[in-house]
Amino acid sequence: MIETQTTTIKQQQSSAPIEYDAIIIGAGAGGISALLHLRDLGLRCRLFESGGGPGGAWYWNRYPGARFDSESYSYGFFFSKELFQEWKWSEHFAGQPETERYFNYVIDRFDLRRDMQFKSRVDKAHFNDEKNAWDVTLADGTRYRGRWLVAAVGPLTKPQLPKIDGIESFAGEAYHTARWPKHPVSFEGKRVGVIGTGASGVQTIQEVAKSAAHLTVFQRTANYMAPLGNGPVTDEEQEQIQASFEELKRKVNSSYAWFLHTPDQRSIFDVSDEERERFFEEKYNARGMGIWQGNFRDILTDRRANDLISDFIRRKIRERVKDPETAEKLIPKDHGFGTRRVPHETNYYEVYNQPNVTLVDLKATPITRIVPQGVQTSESFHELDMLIYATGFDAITGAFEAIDIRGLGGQKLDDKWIDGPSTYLGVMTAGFPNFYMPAGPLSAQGNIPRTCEYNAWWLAELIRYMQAEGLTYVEPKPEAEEEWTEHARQVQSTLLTSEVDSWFTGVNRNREGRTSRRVVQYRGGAFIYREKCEAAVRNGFPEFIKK
Ligand code: NA7
Repeated sequence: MIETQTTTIKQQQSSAPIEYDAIIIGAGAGGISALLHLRDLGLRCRLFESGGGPGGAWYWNRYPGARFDSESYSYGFFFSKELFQEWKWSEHFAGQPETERYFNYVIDRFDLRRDMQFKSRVDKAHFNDEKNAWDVTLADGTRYRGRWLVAAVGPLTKPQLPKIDGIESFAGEAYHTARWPKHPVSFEGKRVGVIGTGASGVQTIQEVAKSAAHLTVFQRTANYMAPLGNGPVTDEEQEQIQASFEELKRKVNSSYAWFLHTPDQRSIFDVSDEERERFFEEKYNARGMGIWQGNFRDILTDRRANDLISDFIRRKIRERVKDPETAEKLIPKDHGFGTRRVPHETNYYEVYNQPNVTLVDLKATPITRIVPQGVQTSESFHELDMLIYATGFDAITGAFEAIDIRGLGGQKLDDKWIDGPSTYLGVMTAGFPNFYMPAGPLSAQGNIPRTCEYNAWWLAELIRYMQAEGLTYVEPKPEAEEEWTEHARQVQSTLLTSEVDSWFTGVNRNREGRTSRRVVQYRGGAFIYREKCEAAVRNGFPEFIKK
């Protein structure tokens, strides 16, 4: 068996590349959506995925407690009513194992597996000017060619380790949340350290605190968190969800960021103090992201409005954390609520009332070194058996940089984007013909699978148009790309988010040259985004160079 495989690989390395109409990279929501649509158009497709199964982020992020914080039934696919009604999510915010099962179910249900190749990492993708096609090489040297290259590589894919001296010397167990092993990991009786308090860190901390002998949380920037409100989906709710397919679809497709929640159109100053407080309480105690995504329309643009909601959350933290000193450490001082990703929690703040949990404020006492036995800060030494890095991703552009992508005349994508990504509608970039990025840089941010599904639909419309017109080449006009990129920049400058460091603004303090803010997402609202995309379809894609 092994010999046969080796022979096949050798043949593929030395002979002409295997040809397809479209090569897709990634088996997350973007890759699956693209495969479905392109196959429907009759294209011969091959999908390569470095993981051992489908799911993308939901294949890799198998850390304890990993779960959605957008409602399960708003996260799953909407392309098939039958699928929507067949799959019954057990919880309002499903955990990773269930989500991984869902992705497997989808690819089998629609017979996609036969066009997918797992454990296959794409190393290089070069546009071949002569052949008007993409030459793709996998890590094992096998070669493929496709008229289209769909890089569904995901915005949160490449794990980022912290830049800390001595990190490689740690002698205990060490894990990154986004590369969690498949084997069970026990915290029982262990001294565990978690570095990072973003969405992944918060979910991990809640779980580890249940059984670790001691948990030390290393927090650099405090984030505002709000309750998730998870719970099982009851039979009655299940029936209601199944019956509401059209309504839920309409809701996510007409909201600001593809969620079930969308901003209240009132200004925070339109209501009395009592009404505002009641509104905040309601949102805080309701399921999901309403307090963030469904709040008054000006909380993310007007500093005075933002101060009011930030103050509300600060009061909640003080109420929930018993030790006032710890509470103060957990309260963000350098940014307002919602200007960074709001992690949604289940008893997160109460974890700090447990005797087995310590919070270390790295702003006051930074880590100076990791040593074999633990973590040294400027003030104290923390002896550890296990260290968990919940330090996030080299977000948005990291997964593109991991592949050697070259367009017309051999131009490297990394070079083109050295000062930040520039794209047309977040899905294509000038100089890279027939190269498509579902949920790519500067696409409409929010509920990522919704962007993916929408972008895959739009790609199908574009290819359908090309087929009808007898075209084999499209590339956005540089001026169309400039206009979109400038629009994204202009929108971002009106938001309080633009004044804050996080992956939303392209900051990765663990990477040289990535410490200043950039524009990496489109924040003008999914409805404006959809209008622009649909206008392009109606008008025959005027923003493209076509051949
Ligand atoms: P995030 O949100 O990027 O969080 C990473 C966390 O790790 C954050 O608290 C960082 O602090 C911390 N971090 C990173 N580097 C260091 C170093 N060197 N020292 C100390 N602390 C560090 O990643 P997540 O995985 O939690 O979530 C990413 C997205 O995935 C999330 O928004 C969801 O949409 C799904 P910092 O804030 O940089 O000071």
